[in-house]
Amino acid sequence: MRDKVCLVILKSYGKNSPDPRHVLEEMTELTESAQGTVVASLTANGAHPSPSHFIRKGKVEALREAIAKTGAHVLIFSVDLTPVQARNLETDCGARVVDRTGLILDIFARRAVSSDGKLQVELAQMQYLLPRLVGQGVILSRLGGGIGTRGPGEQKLEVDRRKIRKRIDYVQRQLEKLRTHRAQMRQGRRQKGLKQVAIVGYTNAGKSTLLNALTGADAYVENRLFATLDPKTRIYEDSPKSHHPAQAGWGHPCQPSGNEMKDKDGNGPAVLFTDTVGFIRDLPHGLVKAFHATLEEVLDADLILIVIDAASEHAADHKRVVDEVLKELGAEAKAKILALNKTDLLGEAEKARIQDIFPEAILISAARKQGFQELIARIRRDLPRPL
Ligand SMILES: Nc1nc2c(ncn2[C@@H]2O[C@H](COP(=O)(O)OP(=O)(O)OP(=O)(O)O)[C@@H](O)[C@H]2O)c(=O)[nH]1
Ligand SMILES: [Mg+2]
Repeated sequence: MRDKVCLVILKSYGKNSPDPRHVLEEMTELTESAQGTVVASLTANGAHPSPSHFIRKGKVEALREAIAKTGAHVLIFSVDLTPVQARNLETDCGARVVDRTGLILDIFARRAVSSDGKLQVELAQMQYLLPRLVGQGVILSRLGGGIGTRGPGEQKLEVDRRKIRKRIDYVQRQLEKLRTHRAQMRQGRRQKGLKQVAIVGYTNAGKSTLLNALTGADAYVENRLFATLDPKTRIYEDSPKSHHPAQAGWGHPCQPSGNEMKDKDGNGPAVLFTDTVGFIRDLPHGLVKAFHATLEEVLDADLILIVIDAASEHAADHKRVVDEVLKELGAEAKAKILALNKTDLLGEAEKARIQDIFPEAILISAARKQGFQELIARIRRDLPRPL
């Protein structure tokens, strides 16, 4: 059964504060990704949060009314709440309260497929939950199952503090092993002389579609936020040895571009592409930390390919968020290329307008395999050392 959700959108007034309509749109998409249905939404001033409820008394009353009217049983806030605020709101509104981090963790818990992915989500969930445990129970489970109560792979979340602490130690050790293993894999690839390009971007920009189109991979693609959690690395070759149907229509090898070496068939060197977890505004810090093992793929890449959904009216905003997250990861000094995707959805005038905003960007359509020759040529040109 889908959870009936009332969204609470907090307006902020800083220089780079997002438009509340955009926040509402994104929170609705996130809620749908967590299998919830938005039945009501309320906007409140987020500038001076109260320590007890975040929102003012009058808004709490308005929330109670909205719940009574619509039958919503989950409240989702567009910001993060302290454990005390969440608890008070639950008590006063009689609905489960989930904040932004809780919602994103819930989506991640549903999406985690590989054992690595599950471990990373579990760690982030446990670290989030620990300060929220009240007495013997957990606030989130008091009002029944649903959004915010799921562990990775549909397991029930552990609610015993002592067990959680032990489990955190264990998971951290496992993740350390995973990091070492990944580092060894990258080292191996490097020894083979292969260059690695990390595909990064806002969630739903088309990163997995691009990986699939370039390499014939079968990465999971879906029109919803956070379809991908696990990084996937695949090889791109101008003339793949084994022809894959996904590469049909790919076209001719790229033209030489100065420093690149060609083999006897005129093919440039193979390049590795890694698809990564999507970014989002205010990506919870705990999550960035928990995903360190996989995000290291970005730090270690020879070049970063930023993919932006050019058909989104928030493209410029998304680009800014991606830059911020890359900076937070310590990757701002890396060589980067910007690809504006989904240009098949744009008319000529719109294409010209967005190219004006991002003059250095390459226009592509991952779905239609357009702009790939230029993209590959630019990648080979900009890879730090001559291949
Ligand atoms: N029209 C059009 N749609 C595209 C294009 N590229 C991707 N899409 C669609 O955009 C949606 C998201 O694509 P994904 O490849 O899953 O996006 P992603 O960046 O990997 O998303 P996350 O893994 O959620 O971060 C899917 O519905 C794709 O079919 C494109 O070039 N044109
Ligand atoms: Mg993806």
